[in-house]
This record gives sequence, structure tokens and C-alpha cells, in this order.
Amino acid sequence: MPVKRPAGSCRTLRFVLGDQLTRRVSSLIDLDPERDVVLMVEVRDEATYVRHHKQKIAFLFAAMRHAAADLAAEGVTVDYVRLTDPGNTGSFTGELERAVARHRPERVVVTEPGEWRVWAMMQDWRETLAVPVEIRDDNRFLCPRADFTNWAEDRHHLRMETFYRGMRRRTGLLMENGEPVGGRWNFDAENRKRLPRGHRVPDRIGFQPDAVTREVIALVEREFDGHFGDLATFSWPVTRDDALAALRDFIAACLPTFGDYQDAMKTGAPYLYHALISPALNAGLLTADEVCRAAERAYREGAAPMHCVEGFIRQILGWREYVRGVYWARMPAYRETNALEAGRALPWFYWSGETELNCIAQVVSDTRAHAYAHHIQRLMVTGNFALIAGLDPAQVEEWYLIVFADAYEWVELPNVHGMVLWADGGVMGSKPYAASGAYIDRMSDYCGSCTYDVKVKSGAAACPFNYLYWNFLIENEDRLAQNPRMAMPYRTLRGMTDKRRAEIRRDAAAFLESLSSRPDAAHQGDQTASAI
Ligand code: FAD
Ligand code: DLZ
Ligand code: SF4
Repeated sequence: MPVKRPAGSCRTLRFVLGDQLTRRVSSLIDLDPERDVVLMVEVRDEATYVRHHKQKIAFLFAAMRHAAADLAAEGVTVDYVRLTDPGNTGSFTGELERAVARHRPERVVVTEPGEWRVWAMMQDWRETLAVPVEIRDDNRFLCPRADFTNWAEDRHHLRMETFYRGMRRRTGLLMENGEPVGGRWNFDAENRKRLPRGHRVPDRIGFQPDAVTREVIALVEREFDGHFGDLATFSWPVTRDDALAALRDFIAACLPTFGDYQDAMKTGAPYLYHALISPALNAGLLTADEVCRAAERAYREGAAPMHCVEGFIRQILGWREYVRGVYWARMPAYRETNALEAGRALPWFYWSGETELNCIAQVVSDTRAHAYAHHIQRLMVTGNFALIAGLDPAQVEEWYLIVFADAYEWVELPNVHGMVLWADGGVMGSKPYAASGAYIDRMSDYCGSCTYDVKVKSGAAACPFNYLYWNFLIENEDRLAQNPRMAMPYRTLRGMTDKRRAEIRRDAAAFLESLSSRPDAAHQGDQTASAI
């Protein structure tokens, strides 16, 4: 573990948060190893403001300990506070105050955080600490916050595609003479294949926990016992070297096929051709720029086709930068909207996975085992159900923030509140992503092993996604029927007989009633109880 400088005065105390582990993060740029101290703290508040998946906590603590050791090996003085150190106050503010008292710095330097909650804390530090606090821009993103805010200023609708084209021009990624390479900006239409029957997906490298990580895993098992998730399957990269190895593995084994099966889902194969880099990216072990450049290089060297490389770069240069921009441009009011006035309690099966809806059971099971589900599982299974069942946005958002190793509010909230639930009334998406069971059937093998029949539209055997989809359209007719992108389904709805509409309403009411009347629904609010 890092050496602690004996208490005394230092010039600058540099406070590095657990998801800011990039060596070139702005708070460390002018680090003077002779006179400065780097502060890193494990605090209970950050693990419990929502009760994170055990793997997320273990990932972060292990990554922090390794990053601290790397800095110490460089000759930097690191003051590292462990979770169980005597006197640990459990909060960022308490630990920063104690460190200021210990080191008596001339100033504190920190990089702006990823979450509004911590941003508010940082504003208080400027008032309450006895020394000046400098909050620096987060230089790990390709679009500075201020640039996005300017772009978003006079727009109600913030469309990703417009933003993405601007980012391609700004970075020169996949550009030639001011034009997109391949003559098109977007190859999305080629990215929607179903996995052929019997298709074998590549094995992925996992990372065996070393002694440091094993110690953290034992700590998390002991201290956060009641939290959701398994630890036995932990195999995330927790060092920069391992994160780079994961990136190389993805580029070689998966990128050439990434685009084709980006939207596919398969039982027992949670990763498919996805990159598995979001925890490392979000914690700073990789940078967005280097990941995009590595993918572009693969294209230029002929190792991966354009539709795969463009599809992948769009996720990072486009979606990732865009959701971060939306978050900071629209918070804190963003979280409060509920455009579809949804309010149903989150069903217990989002935690237990005990449901006859096989698609949800599979996604919850993957999520519990790996703190991971890929994009389409998040969007079109758990997300789509939450939308068409009218679940309460705040409860759904909390679930997404808890269960994934890559979850931070800056990225989780726009994806859930905006993209999935349309609770922002269309700031992000031009229409809600509602779908019936046919979509899940087309893109997965889940329906073949389900109690329900995806081809049946009504009655006890019918797939609930089928009648919930139409019920959603009926319930939101006043809000959505005028939306030009919803014209087709509303035309179909208007062509339905009164009898058919009544059938849909009846089936949906009975199913939704059965959700709230389950005996374990009483556990709401105690959702991560140790029984899970
Ligand atoms: P790949 O599919 O291989 O994609 C590569 C990278 O692109 C990802 O690592 C990620 O950095 C980026 N990316 C892709 N889509 C998005 C997106 N919509 N928003 C932001 N970045 C994107 N991502 C998170 O990092 N944290 C979250 O808390 C999170 N919550 C989500 C909630 C919902 C409801 C949805 C629909 C998506 C969410 N995403 C979130 C985005 C996406 O699902 C994950 O980034 C992705 O599944 C991570 O796995 P991967 O690295 O294998 O990604
Ligand atoms: C997620 C997390 C957890 C579980 N624990 C810590 C911690 O003990 N110390 C720390 O510095 N950061 C932690 N984090 C990450 C923070 O929650 C994150 O920095 C804020 O949410 C701001 O994005
Ligand atoms: Fe999900 Fe319906 Fe398919 Fe069952 S039949 S797996 S509930 S989509």
C-alpha cells in the first residue's frame, strides 16, 4: 500500500475521487511530487447512498488501491484512507476535513465530479474549508461541459445524431477531407441481426483477482453483506494494464462482428460481442479518446469493417458524451420530470429474478452474477417493461444505479429517465422505445423457454409485453397520439374494435394488479434485503 507522508504542511492537497483514476486527470496535471499530497478515501457513504451491487464496490475499491500503489511507485506521496481505518468518518467531506487538518495544505485541488450530489458537496467545501478549493474541469471527456451547454441552450429537443456529427468533425474520427469515411455518418441499419442458431460467441478474457483485489472482495463480502449481487464471479480489470488488455481483446476478437449482433440477446451469453469496458472507462482506467482511436486504427488497418467500427465509435463519441452533456445541461430539474405520470411500484422480481417472464428472469440473473447487462437487455427488456408497465421513474432509476458496475448518475439518469422511460417528455428521444414481445422474440432466444406464448395476444397464456404495449398506447393516447413518429401504431390502435380494446385493458389490469398484490411487494423500499 502507498506510503503515508507524516503529518505536516504540504503545498497542494489533491483529492482524487474513486472514478477519477486517470493519471492525466486535471487535478494531477501540475502535481509536484516533492511538495504535494494525493488524497484518496474509501468511504461508506459512497457505497450506500444507494446500496450498490457488491461487484461495483469491489471494483472501485480494488481499482483505487491499485491506482494509489502506482502513484506511490512513481514517488508520489499518497494519503490513502481505507474503509476500516480508525477514525474514518465515512464521508467525502469528513475525510477531506481530516486530511486538511493533517497536512495543512495551502490549497485543495479537485476535478469536478460525475454526479450532481457530489458537485453540491464541492460547492460547500469552498465555503467551509479553511483553505482555498480549486475545482477543475473534467478533462476525461471529449466534449467540455460548457460546449455542450452552449449547444443545448436554445434547444428543447437534444438529438444525439446532430451532436454526434459535430463530434466527428471536432475530433476528426472516421473523417476524411471534412466528410465521413465510407460516405455515411451512421450504419445503424446494418447493426440489427439476430444470432444464427448454434452460433458460438468468442470466449472473453477474465481477470483473476490478485491479492489486493481478493482482500477487497473479502472486505466487501463482510461490510456490505446485504447488498444485491454475487462476488464469486468477479473478473473485472482493476488496473490500467488489465483494462488495456481487455480493450485489445475486444478489438481483436469482437469488434469485427460487434455491429452485426449489437442488438442480439442470448441465454447464458451476457457479453456476446460487447466491449465490457464501461466500468474501466467510467472509472478512468481507459480514456474515451484512446478507445475510439484504437477502434479507428482497426478499421484503417483492415481488421474490422466500417459498420462495426462506426457503430462502436458512435456509442462512445456519440451516446456517452451526449448523455453526459444532457445530464449537466439539464440537472437538477431533469430528474424531477415525469411526463407520462408513471407511478407503479417496482416489482420485487427486479431484485429476485423470480418471475415467469423469462426475458426478465434472464437479464436479472445476468445482472446479479456480473453487475452487467448489455445495452439491449437494459433498454428493451428491463427498460421496456418498466416503460409499458408504467413504473415509477425514481424507483426504476434507483434500480439501474444500484445494479451495474458502470453506473454513475451522469450516465444512468439520462439513459433511464430520458431514453427508456421518456419521463423527460422528449428531450432525448423523439418517441418512447415501447415494444411488444415480438421485438424480444426477434432479437433473442428467450421466448422459446418462457411460460408465456409470445405469439398469443390475449388471455392467460399471452406474453404480457403484448397487451402491456397496447395498454401503454391507450393510457398515453392524449400525450403521444399527435407524435408523428407514433402515427403508425396509433393508426392500428384506432382500427381496433371496442371489444379488442376492452380485452387489452382487462388483461393489462389483471396482470398489473397481480404485480402489486404479490405478498413480497411489501418489501418495496427494502429492496436489497439480504434475502437476495
Ligand atoms: P458496448 O456495447 O460494447 O459499447 C461500448 C461503450 O459505449 C460502452 O462501454 C459505453 O461506454 C458506451 N455506451 C454505449 N451506449 C451508451 C449509452 N447509451 N450511454 C452512454 N454510454 C454508452 N452505461 C454506463 O456506462 N453506465 C450506466 O449506468 C448505464 N446505464 C444504462 C441504463 C440504460 C437503461 C441503458 C439503456 C443504457 C445504459 N448504459 C449505461 C449504456 C450501455 O448500456 C452501457 O454503457 C453498456 O452496456 C456497457 O457495456 P459495454 O462496455 O460492453 O458496451
Ligand atoms: C462508487 C464509489 C464507491 C462505491 N466508493 C467510493 C469511495 O469509497 N471513494 C471514492 O472516492 N469514490 C467512490 N465511489 C465513486 C464516487 O461515488 C464518485 O466519485 C461520485 O459518485 C462522483 O462521480
Ligand atoms: Fe419475455 Fe414474452 Fe418472450 Fe416470455 S414470451 S420471454 S415474457 S417477451
